[in-house]
Amino acid sequence: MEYIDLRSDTVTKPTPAMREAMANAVVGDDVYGEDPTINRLQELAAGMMGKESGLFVASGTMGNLVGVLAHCQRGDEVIVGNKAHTFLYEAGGISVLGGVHSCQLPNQPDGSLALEDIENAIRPDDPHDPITRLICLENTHNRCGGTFQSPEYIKRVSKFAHARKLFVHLDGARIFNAAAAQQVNARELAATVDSVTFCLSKGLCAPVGSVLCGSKEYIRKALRLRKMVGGGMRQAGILAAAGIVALETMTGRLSEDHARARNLASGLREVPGLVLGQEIPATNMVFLSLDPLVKSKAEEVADNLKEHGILVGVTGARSFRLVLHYWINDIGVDQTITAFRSVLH
Ligand code: TLP
Repeated sequence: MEYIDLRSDTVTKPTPAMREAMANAVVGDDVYGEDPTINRLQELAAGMMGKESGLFVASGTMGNLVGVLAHCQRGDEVIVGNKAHTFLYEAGGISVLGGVHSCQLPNQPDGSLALEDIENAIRPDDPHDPITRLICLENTHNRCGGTFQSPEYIKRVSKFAHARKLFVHLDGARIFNAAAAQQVNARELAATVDSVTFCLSKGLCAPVGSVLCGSKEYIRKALRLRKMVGGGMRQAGILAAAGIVALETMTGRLSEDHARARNLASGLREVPGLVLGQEIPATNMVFLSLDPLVKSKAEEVADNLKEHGILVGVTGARSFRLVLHYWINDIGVDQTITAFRSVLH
């Protein structure tokens, strides 16, 4: 059965143009720095983020891990949101592998961190305390509903951090969604941060990979760390080729996914038994929960939806996440609404 797969935009398969570029990619040994396709992708990515250098990594998780460790020594502290992907869903890598301590601040409903909370979290120069080194932001913010941060907010946090000799790392896994939603260039969102990682393998449809971008000196450090965690990938130009197609052809269409997310939300709003997380989805994610009158649990509803050919993400006992992407068209949106209706009738 061909499913309408709304569990995530990570499920996206490469487009025919990507498969063709992969088949024809000129490759070399990237650990020697000799893969021309990876070098091209890294230059292209760095340019799009307004940074000096880029580093192709296996995943968003690897990008954040290497990205944080390139800023921090063991025992340093990172200020991070309590709903941040880096904190919640990366197996605690920065602490386990990097010895980096985390200070979790409450994410505001829009995914931001309040400047006042950041200020209060910065450690004094006291032997009792770890050294505050880095602030991590996320844009778009996954667990906060695919919400986005503005260039002004990111600039404000960066200015605040730099005045206190702190670094800022941006988990921009979906930075192009954040840019599309605000009709700004992704470069404006990354301009003032010290490092940014973004994913090629989510809404942009490439099969594998992310790019970490920052200064030349920073990326040199990150290169050693990438090797340390086993991320030196040899002839990975075959993957980078798809990443180049992603950057050249897929960033401009993300607002289509956002429009479908809005249509899906407005259809689901009319389905008895469902409560929307947000009136209007900010980007490509729709968060939903079951009305208290519905007896079934989310897992059961998801199993029933699967019988109708629809896959959704279960985010809690009574809640779901549905993510729009390249492979979901208007018919898929309508079928999803119809399936929810018949499962919850
Ligand atoms: N997010 C995945 C899951 O891990 C939750 C998803 O389905 O949304 N940063 C952000 C903001 C992310 O949403 C993700 C993936 C990552 C980093 C990690 O990327 P990968 O999966 O490539 O390691």
